[in-house]
Amino acid sequence: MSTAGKVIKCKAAVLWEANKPFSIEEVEVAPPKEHEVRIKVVGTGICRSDDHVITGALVMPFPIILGHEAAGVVESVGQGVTSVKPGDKVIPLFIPQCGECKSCLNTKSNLCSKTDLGTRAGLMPDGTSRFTCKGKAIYHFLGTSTFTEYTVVHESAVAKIDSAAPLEKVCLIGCGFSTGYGAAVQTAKVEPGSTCAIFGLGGVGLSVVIGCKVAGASRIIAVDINSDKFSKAKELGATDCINPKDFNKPIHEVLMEMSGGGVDYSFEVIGRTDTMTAALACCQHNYGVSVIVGVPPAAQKITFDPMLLFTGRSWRGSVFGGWKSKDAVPKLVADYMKKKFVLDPLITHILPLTKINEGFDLLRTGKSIRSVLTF
Ligand code: PAD
Ligand code: ZN
Ligand code: ZN
Repeated sequence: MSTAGKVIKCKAAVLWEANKPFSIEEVEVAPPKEHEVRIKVVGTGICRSDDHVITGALVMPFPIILGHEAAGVVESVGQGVTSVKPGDKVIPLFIPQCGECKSCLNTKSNLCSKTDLGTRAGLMPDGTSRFTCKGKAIYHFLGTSTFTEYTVVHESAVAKIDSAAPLEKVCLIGCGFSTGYGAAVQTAKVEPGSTCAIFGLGGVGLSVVIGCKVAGASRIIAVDINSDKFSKAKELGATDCINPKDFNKPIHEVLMEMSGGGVDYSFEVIGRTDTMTAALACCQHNYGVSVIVGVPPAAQKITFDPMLLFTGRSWRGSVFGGWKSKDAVPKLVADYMKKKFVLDPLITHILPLTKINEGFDLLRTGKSIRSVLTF
């Protein structure tokens, strides 16, 4: 029996308040309105950005359904939707591509003004929610909300992908992989023969390592305070792995010496202000480029010596790897299908949605790279 046009009752992981575990609840998911798409989620990864909402580092309203790194199948579409149809395999996009705003119209940018990253209202573009639980409206997360069997997204926030793609793997292209890989190949535009330093070896940082390797970097220095991450970093292309705890001087000085005067490109993929400054300081003083990928913690500021920039270094940020999402995601999936890069080593755990709290514990204790939740 078709569910199109009807409210769907299904399982979802609801976060009722900050710093609390998720509760598995029955939620009602309203049908998609005009230009909206309802998706049956098949696989969704756990990203540190979800955890940032739980801790308050990324401020969002509660109660909320988190999750933004997913792949699924279109269940039904609202009026006026032309780019996808029921049955299509898709990836939801936490940075949409409306095609009309100043950012979308500029070839150099990808941060569509329709993203909820700036306002963090937790609502669909029309200012309402499609989720209810126990009679209460539940907030959306970055226009995606994927820790649920069904979700609703705007048409500008969903990309149709290859019908042969394995959804429980390509879900990583919805955030972590594309963010890290794009930071290297798209934002920094790493050149062959260059030296790169990557701070933080989670799912996103290891994807930066993959990007640097694909771009032809000859030296890839991986930095993490958890040495358990080093074997995977080496497997993916890191040439050196260093733990700041093993040195009695600041890590940027260690990197300056190791690289004979600074790396060409550095990436902060943790979300800490001290490592953002260290990553800037470790790159070559005149032409080095440092990219902030880690989400800046709420209400924290950086004080730094402007001489670091005066000499010529560039300091950049990168959201979703600089990709124009709706255009790039189908191509990234196609590249994965052509084996241009791997995703499998990034997936260390596969868990049912009901074990979501276990998945977050694995992330917090540094035991997982990516856990993928299935339904
Ligand atoms: P993760 O927690 O899996 O990885 C972070 C890594 O950093 C871990 O291996 C830690 O051991 C390591 N680490 C922690 N503190 C330090 C330190 N002081 N020095 C060195 N290493 C340290 O996270 P992730 O890979 O899922 O995400 C990384 C960041 O990227 C996080 O802030 C997340 O919110 C952000 C992100 N940004 C975007 C974007 O579009 N810019 C997208 C997705 C994620
Ligand atoms: Zn993410
Ligand atoms: Zn736009």
